[in-house]
Amino acid sequence: MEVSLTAAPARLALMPGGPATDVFAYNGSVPGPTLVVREGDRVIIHFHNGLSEPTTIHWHGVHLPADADGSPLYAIAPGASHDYVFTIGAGTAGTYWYHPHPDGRSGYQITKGLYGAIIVRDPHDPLPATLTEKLLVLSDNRFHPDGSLDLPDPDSPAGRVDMENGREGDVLLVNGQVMPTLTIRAGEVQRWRIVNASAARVYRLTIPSQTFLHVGNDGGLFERPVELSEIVLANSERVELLVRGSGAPGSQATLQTLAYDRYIPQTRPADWNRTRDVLTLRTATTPPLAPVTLPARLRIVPPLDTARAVATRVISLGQGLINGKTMDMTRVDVSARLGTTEIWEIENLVGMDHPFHLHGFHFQVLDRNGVPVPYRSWKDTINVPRHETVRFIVAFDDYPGKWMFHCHILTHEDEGMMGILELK
Ligand SMILES: [Cu+2]
Repeated sequence: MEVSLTAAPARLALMPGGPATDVFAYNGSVPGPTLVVREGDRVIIHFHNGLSEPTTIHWHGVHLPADADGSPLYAIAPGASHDYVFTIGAGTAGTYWYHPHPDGRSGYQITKGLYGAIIVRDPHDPLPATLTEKLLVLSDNRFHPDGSLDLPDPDSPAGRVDMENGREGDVLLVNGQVMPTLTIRAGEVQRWRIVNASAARVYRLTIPSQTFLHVGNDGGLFERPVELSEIVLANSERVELLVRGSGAPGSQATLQTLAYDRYIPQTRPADWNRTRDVLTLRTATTPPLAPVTLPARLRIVPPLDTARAVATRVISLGQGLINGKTMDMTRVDVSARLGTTEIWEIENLVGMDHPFHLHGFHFQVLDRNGVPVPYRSWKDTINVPRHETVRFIVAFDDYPGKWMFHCHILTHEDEGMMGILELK
């Protein structure tokens, strides 16, 4: 798979009926083009930085060499080009995304429009190939009446709220569109891949009076489907859901996001507990489809063995700090040996949630506050709610070098809530 991507300024209509907005875009679109690859593919991305500032592309969740990871250590200068080259690992089929990760400017550049989805396909996918697939890249933004982005001075009161909470917007975007309509046939089952590309917003998704089958998350499919009526998706997490057309032909339903309290009381938005509409799901007027048979077993997710862990790392999340420190590009915070397995214990010391992301490696969550999680899956980002502790196990099988771990609330990350793992 070979593709060219250029990040450059563009002017696009993001607000329906409103004035256009000056954005940054990959190949002229927000989100950028969806990259579809297969396990085993060698991927070559010819990237050109058409911005007037340094940038990178980070392939969020993809297991690849450290120098292809697009971390802040590998900035691409304005006007420069760079080829990202990596091979998609076996067993990593799933939904991923790409976005800039330059030092201190990730939030700004993603907010300006630089983000896109990656779909990794499994040549032996256990779900029926006949299922209609939909990709929903969720984002939110805030605009002035003239169409420009509302990016307050960091030292202003509004800027300080954005810094504390992470920047949220009142305009919810699905694939860059406000309140789009998706169509499903009565009886049909669709496979939805959902990416939370928001800077800070956590979604609690539901379609009133119906359930989903949750079949996968960050690193691909579960062993078995799990039936849910709502699902929490922290920023930068992904899920795969099976959605059934349960309405009568011609009827409509709404995918909504329910209130989710991730805030400290001092800066909790006044309308935090409002239910927001995300998209309209319209049931086609065509006759119902016959039910499709879904597999009860999806795949094996082999457990990582806790008896093999050679270290347990405690990573403490403070407000803006990891283990009491802000990011230093010249410091190594955690040194680990290539080929070893470790347990990481992420403890959130403060009164708001922090979604924790480890670059380059998938992990398996073991427990939350000591309570084992109900089923195994591969994750690269895990929300750590206020005052909670999450433990995960990770195998550093290959790819030496320096890897970032950080809070994925973009203002927190940019302000230094990040550390460096060195594998050698
Ligand atoms: Cu944070």
